Amino acid sequence: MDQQPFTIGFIIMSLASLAIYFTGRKKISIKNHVMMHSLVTFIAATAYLAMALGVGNILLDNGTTLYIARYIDWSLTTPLLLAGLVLIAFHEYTASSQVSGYLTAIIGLDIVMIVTGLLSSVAETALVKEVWFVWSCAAFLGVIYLLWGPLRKIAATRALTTPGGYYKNITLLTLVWLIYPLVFAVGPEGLGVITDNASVWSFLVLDVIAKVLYAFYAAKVLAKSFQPTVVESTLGS
Ligand code: RET
Repeated sequence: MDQQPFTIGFIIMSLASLAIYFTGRKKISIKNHVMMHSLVTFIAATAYLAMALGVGNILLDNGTTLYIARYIDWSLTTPLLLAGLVLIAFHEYTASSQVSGYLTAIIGLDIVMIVTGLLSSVAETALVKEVWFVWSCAAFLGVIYLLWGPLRKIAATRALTTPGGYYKNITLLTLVWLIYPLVFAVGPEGLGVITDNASVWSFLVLDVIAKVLYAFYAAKVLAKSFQPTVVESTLGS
């Protein structure tokens, strides 16, 4: 396997982690999001470093390579990104049991999506691959439903954010996330229409959009849509 995309991924994600943190706004209501997006890219940098060093790259019996670091990355970073959206939807809302209910549901579905995706990629027969792929897509639909259904309604009721802020973020996130299963389906894990190299480059481009560009986009949207909290207005921050 060509190491180049992994090394490039490592460099982009490391620099992005620093850039997101140091250019991020330090207002109280936005600071948590800045730290979260910086952590997401830091985790991704770690995963790309592991793949570049060949750690967890396992050659399967069917001749395809399983990149364990990719699934560990996704199972840590996608819950963080989703938690960020749930917190935007509930901005400054005090009924914490409802917030934790949505966090558990969306993160639970997301983890099932990633783990069953991993099972699909290691399955030995086409049928078992398909079964896990379909199950992973079902969990993904659950995530999309929560974002566009109940959480969008809740976001619309929050006085301190403009509902448009939440809406813009889920639109970009959904469009980019939808491409992941497509690349998986045509890649060596699925139908094998594209090569391992093409699949690695495609996931790198998607990761840069979903983690780096999304971080800057979300920061811009949030800066516009969040009204200052009472504390911030008083402190003048
Ligand atoms: C898999 C397996 C096949 C079915 C589905 C999948 C979805 C993956 C997604 C991954 C998103 C990753 C992101 C990482 C960036 O931080 C696992 C490919 C539905 C949606 C956004």
